[in-house]
Amino acid sequence: MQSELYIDGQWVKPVKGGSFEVINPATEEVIHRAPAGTAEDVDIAVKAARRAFDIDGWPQKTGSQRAVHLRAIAEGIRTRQQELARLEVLDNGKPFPEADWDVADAAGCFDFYAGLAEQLDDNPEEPIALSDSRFTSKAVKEPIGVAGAIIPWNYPLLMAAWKVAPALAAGCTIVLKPAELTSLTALELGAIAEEAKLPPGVLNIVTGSGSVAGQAIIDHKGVDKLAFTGSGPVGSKIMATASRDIKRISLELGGKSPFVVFEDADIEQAVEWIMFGIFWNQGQVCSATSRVLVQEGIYDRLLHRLIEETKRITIGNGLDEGILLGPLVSKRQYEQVIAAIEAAKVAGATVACGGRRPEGFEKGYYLEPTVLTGAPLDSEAWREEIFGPVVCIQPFSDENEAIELANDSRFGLAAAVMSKDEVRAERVAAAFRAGIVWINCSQPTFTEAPWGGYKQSGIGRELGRWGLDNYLETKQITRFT
Ligand code: TAP
Repeated sequence: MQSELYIDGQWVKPVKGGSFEVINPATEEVIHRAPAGTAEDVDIAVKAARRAFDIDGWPQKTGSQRAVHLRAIAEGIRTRQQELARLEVLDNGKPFPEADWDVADAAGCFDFYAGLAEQLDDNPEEPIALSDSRFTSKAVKEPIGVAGAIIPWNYPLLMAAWKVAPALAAGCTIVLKPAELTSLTALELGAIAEEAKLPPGVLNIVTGSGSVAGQAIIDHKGVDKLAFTGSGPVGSKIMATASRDIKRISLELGGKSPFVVFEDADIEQAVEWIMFGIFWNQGQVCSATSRVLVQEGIYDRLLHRLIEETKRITIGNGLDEGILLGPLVSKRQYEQVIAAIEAAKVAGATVACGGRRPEGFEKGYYLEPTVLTGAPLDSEAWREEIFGPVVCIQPFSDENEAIELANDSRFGLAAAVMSKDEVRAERVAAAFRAGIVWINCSQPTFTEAPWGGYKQSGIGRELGRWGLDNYLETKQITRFT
């Protein structure tokens, strides 16, 4: 486990020498002390990133040259896959197979953006047809500059990959701040970048708290673009600060995503996808389908099967075999989710199953997977992100009501629909006000496809070619002939 910051290609102690505890959420034990970066460290990191961008020539390399480094990082991640997945479990608590999948996906993300970097060489400019024949014009794409990336704790290495890979592919340099709760694999990414011979200053990793290191990144005049994934309030703060300097921003914020199940759907399949949509990663997923709407005719049967299957979920330490649900990431998160369940009960909801600490667990932030029925439509449980293994379920009568209930949210990240009627499924998919829509499934995520939200779920799109655009400017060059 790394104990220093990765800045300008070097491992360095924080200027003020601070550190913070890394706690295993399954055991509540302190397993490491990670370096606590401050504004001084961020300043050094941003200056290194500026030099790598402005002077050392990272943006002037061809896309293919940058791709060599990206592919080497992908290879480095794969070589250390088991070790990284284990660190992720120790730090975040998720079951090992999920962590293993995340790490593989992070490697895939670097490979994918290596491919897009190469394609930048194939299409360096786009000719523009002008209305005045005395002029010729073309558009070229150029990297924005220095990116500051701030990421959450739910997918530590994968969220780092979603930001670092497209930024480097585009020719930007970057300062990355992982969440204090989960810094271990982000720091390992520094070691992997070093082995991949990434030039100094291109990737800098400053661990530390959001209010200190994170705030210093968003405030820094040397940062041209901010990329953030996390909560709405911090996203809003970033937007306000960015507007002062007209920094480019992309925000991936929360959600309260609906899952609409029509009467003609297969109940067993629906239960499977509902559980995947809310209990994967202990429900700590921005796109979790946490509001389930079921058509009246199958509501009772589906609820019965959902409760039966939810009670069978094996809870435990993510490193143990056969575990499907690990602990929540932190004591604070555990307490917040418990408080949300208690508030739901006060508001009139019924806990159909779960809702408490499972028996036999003295240590660790464990919580039974929870199904809430009858949460009033104006309650926080129905409207606000709980970010835990808690699903609210409601009946609906017809398609119009389903769409109305689904869209009645300030969020618009994801939405899902299940129906054997393909025409209806397409119609409902079109009516959802959400950036990601799943038909007959929930949560599959592909590096190639755009990811991001409508409404208060964010601004911009990550992944796919859209993710690369996040880090590119468009320049018009016009010539008088
Ligand atoms: P946030 O506070 O938003 O944390 C996300 C990242 O922002 C972390 O790296 C955090 O650093 C940093 N940060 C916090 N305050 C900052 C500031 N003033 N300036 C710059 N960076 C700052 O989320 P959280 O506290 O971890 O979780 C709170 C809630 O947010 C959750 O319950 C959940 O509802 C939501 N959440 C959503 C997502 C997604 S993917 N949409 C992910 C995580 C959480 P530190 O954590 O190191 O302080």
